[in-house]
Amino acid sequence: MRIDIITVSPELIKSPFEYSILKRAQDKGKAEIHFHDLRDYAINKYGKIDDYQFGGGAGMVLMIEPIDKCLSELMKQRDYDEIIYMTPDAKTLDQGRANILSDKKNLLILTGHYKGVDQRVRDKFITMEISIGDYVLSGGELAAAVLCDAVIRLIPGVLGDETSALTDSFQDHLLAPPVYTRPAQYEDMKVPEILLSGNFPKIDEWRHEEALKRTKLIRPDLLNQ
Ligand code: 6GU
Repeated sequence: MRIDIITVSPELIKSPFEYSILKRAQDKGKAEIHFHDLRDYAINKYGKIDDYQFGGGAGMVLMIEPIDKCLSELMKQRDYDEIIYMTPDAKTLDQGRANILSDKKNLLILTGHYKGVDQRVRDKFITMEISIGDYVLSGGELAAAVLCDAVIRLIPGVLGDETSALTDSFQDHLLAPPVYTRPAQYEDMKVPEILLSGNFPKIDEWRHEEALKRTKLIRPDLLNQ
């Protein structure tokens, strides 16, 4: 998978891709990430990419012209499966959407800043809009990193068997069950007996029950999906 990310702050978004699973995915050739600085497509030599909004109101809006220049150049080079705009005024990301995106070859992600982008950018170019939750971030960069992490770890061959994405919380609309490691007893706290029993069918059953219990308590909304 190739992901192109257009941003006004490339340095802000780069580091999550340099560690752990996201780094390994790139080292294995499963994911290729390219960052594009919107300022390289500014409308003047002072690096202008945003302006005040028509009708008044606080906050700067990213202009259509630099984005058009940048997007058009990239779209000439390859067909994108989706052109995604990260914005809080969109449907929220969930595991189902991450699964679908993990199957794509070329994704383009535009991250907004300030008050967002001129609506005409969304009308002309964007095929999918994604929020990562009901709260507002200062820019879309961190949200784009979250999206990329959720998607890239699902690409076949990125995770080893021991960390299979299939057993993740949410993959089956349930929260994950509790986990324990050594020691079997710490102070007066013991690991549940069943986990030490070696009876794997029973352990699976216990984990499923615990997952259900947790989900009913913390996220009952997930059970109705
Ligand atoms: Cl995608 N962008 C911003 N700026 N804030 C957000 C978001 C995105 N998702 C949730 N909050």
